[in-house]
Amino acid sequence: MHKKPLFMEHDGAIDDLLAQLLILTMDQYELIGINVSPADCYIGPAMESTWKILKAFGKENIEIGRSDASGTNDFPAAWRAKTAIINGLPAILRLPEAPETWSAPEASDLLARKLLESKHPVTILMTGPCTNLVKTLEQTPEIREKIESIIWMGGAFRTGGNVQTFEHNGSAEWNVYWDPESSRRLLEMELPITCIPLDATDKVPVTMEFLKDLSRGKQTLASELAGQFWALTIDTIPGYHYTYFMWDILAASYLEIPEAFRVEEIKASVSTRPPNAGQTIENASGKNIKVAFEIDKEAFYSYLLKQLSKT
Ligand code: AGV
Ligand code: CA
Repeated sequence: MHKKPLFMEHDGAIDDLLAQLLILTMDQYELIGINVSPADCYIGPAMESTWKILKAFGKENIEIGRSDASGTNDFPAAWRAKTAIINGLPAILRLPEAPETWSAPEASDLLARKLLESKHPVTILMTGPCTNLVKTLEQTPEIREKIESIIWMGGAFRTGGNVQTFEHNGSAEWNVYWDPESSRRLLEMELPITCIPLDATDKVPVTMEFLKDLSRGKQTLASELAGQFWALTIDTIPGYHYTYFMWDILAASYLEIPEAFRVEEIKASVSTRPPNAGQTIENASGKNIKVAFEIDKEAFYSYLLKQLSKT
């Protein structure tokens, strides 16, 4: 069977690393590269965890790019710092030292090179802001025809957002809000994008019940690491929209179980100004995108349990 080439653009939060773990268990896809952006992470610790997870699965020859992008609206420092805890877990500490962060290829160079080199069109899974993707497309427009589709954890269409800060009315999702202008330009490009927004991810919180099921299943490298990563998210303050959800790992699962999602084709645009900067708005004069509004929760949770107990 020909495996479909997949490139991952992530931003180093625990959830992104869980999505990375999940794609390493997939049979239908071959991961051809990962870029890390310093959005919901600090770059050094996130590059280290990203490499170590590849190493744990014997996949350390997959190249990792480092983005030096900056967003208009920074993630809270306490969220960004959290990835460093991953590097303190015994199973991660026992792995060899990761390569030096600053010797990694620059992210837009890596993405352009991997797409141009690929024989088949590439699927891009994006679980952080789109700044690097937009930069790469603007620098190297010929990569456009090498893109099979883009799956983006981003947006909040028919539900409230998760940004709670000054000069904001709460209508935006963080990955879009980090860089509203690039997000606006991405939609303008009319690429084949499927968004997995808060409308879908709000339905799949990280629950103790799920973690219990995971802990009682077959113990594998993937299930043990995932269980430990999720345990680190349990102290996320409940209420105030701060509950931890399965944002990025839900988006990753779309690659293998698209039938578990209800997707609609809509027209949308992105606001770039207060009080709703980063809001993704359904509107008749917007651009075409696909948006997942519903997820079959049972199908998703059982897919996760099956995948994570495989190897
Ligand atoms: O808005 C969801 C995005 C996802 O890509 N991130 C987390 C996921 O990686 C931002 C985010 C929202 N709430 C958070 C976030 C929280 N409580 N902690 C860390 N990041
Ligand atoms: Ca993320």
